Amino acid sequence: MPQLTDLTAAVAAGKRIDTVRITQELLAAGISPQDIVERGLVPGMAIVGEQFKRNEIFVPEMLVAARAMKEALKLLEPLLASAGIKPKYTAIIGTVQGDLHDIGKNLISMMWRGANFAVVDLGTNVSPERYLAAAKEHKANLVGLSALLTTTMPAMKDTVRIIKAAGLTGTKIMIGGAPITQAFADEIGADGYAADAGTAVDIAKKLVEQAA
Ligand code: B1M
Repeated sequence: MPQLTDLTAAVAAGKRIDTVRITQELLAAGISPQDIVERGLVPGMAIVGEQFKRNEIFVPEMLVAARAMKEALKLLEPLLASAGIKPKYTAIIGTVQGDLHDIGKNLISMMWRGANFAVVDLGTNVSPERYLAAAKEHKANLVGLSALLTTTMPAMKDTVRIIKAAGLTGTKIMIGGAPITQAFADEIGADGYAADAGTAVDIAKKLVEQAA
């Protein structure tokens, strides 16, 4: 039986077919989808990020690794989402303007669905105005912003500002992404921050329950 470390290595090497096969085998062996994501797939992307930083690989290799991870996530999504019960809360999610990274955002979206939120995914490169329009349209309890680039953190700040200025009572804003910290969340007035997908569920629940 393959190990989670084999999955990490397959993602890091961008081996899409191996990544999918190992994911299937781990599932068949009874490893939970959460463990597969958090202890198998995510560390693979962390390796890729480090290699990119050291100029050992370039954008095409990162893209190939990202594609391998996405294929595996497609398999896991239905398992992570809970069946049946009507969601009590609605969340909007997207990656902020100028930023095309979507793997982390997709993961949070999946985990929130799994925690029984109705999730409206706006995709990537989402302008502050689109977030606000969607929050109003869907009467969102939660708006989630993801940013992976230091250069798109100002777009996050603009989005928080525009939503707060609209005075939507009952809508909380949560942010996250590799360069984001609790200090930044405090600075821009976001209601919550999470460093990873697991914490993102706990914080999201806490925020919407506070607002209810
Ligand atoms: Co990009 N990239 N990238 N990239 N890329 C990073 C982010 C980088 C850190 C790599 C590096 O230098 N080590 C670097 C940013 C440097 C910086 O700003 N300080 C970088 C760069 C520079 C770039 C380009 C500018 C490269 C170029 O073109 N020269 C370019 C920018 C394009 C753009 O967005 N405009 C670019 C492009 C790309 C690809 C297209 C090739 C690809 C993205 C594919 C895709 O997403 N569909 C890519 C990838 C794959 C990465 C790395 C390697 C991996 C990102 C990832 O998916 N991680 C990344 C290095 C790294 O982060 N280690 C890198 C896995 C994912 C599960 O983690 O997204 O962090 P993450 O999400 C986590 C948490 O952050 C958190 O939970 C998730 C799960 O634990 N989280 C939230 C995320 N969102 C949240 C929201 C929440 C709460 C928690 O609440 C709402």
